[in-house]
Amino acid sequence: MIKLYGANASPFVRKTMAVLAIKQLPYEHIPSMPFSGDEELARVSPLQKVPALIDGDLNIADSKVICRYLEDAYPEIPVYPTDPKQRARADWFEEYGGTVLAESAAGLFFHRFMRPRVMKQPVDEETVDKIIHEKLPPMLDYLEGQVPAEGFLFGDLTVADLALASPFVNAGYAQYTIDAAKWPKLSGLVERVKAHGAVAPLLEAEAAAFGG
Ligand SMILES: N[C@@H](CCC(=O)N[C@@H](CS)C(=O)NCC(=O)O)C(=O)O
Repeated sequence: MIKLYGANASPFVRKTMAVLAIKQLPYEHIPSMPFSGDEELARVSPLQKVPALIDGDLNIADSKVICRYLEDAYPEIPVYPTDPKQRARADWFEEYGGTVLAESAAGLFFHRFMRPRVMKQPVDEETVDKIIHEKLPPMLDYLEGQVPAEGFLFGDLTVADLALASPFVNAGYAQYTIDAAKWPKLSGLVERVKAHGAVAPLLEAEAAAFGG
């Protein structure tokens, strides 16, 4: 059986879990926390980042690598568009979601959630304010011009939608929601991804883990 290593509060692990769910692939989730000195994680993930995956004799890390492998190895239910131009756009949104968006969301999550709750330190309001008022708005403006008012980016839910929405789940744990009056399309897309049958159960499990 496929083994997936990772903490499910990670936007990258969540994206990968959603892909496994869409593809209806059974897997064993092995909870692994980066930064914890987890020896098993170090063995399966040379950069000690999550997620990592084992499928038989294959051991890979990085959500983009994993999602592409799953698409190639288990193509019956696709999670990327097949048209080359759409596929290229999907790859781009996966890159964008997994870099600048994820960094901002991780920043909010770290400063507003991890610091007070786990590290018992005060919230760094200045950094939080900068992310919310300086870093995020140009990204949201850009994405508002890219995403559809209804449905998903390429018809059925794909990795592109997951990659754009997943960081905002983390931002949500830091009491940040996209202002629907300013960015109605993106806000709507994020809510539709969260309500999707492959994603909603993951979020319920996360909420339970966070005591929510
Ligand atoms: N490009 C990687 C990013 C993975 C990543 O940064 N994961 C974070 C958790 S959200 C992590 O493991 N960080 C530990 C570290 O940076 O050492 C992917 O798509 O999987």
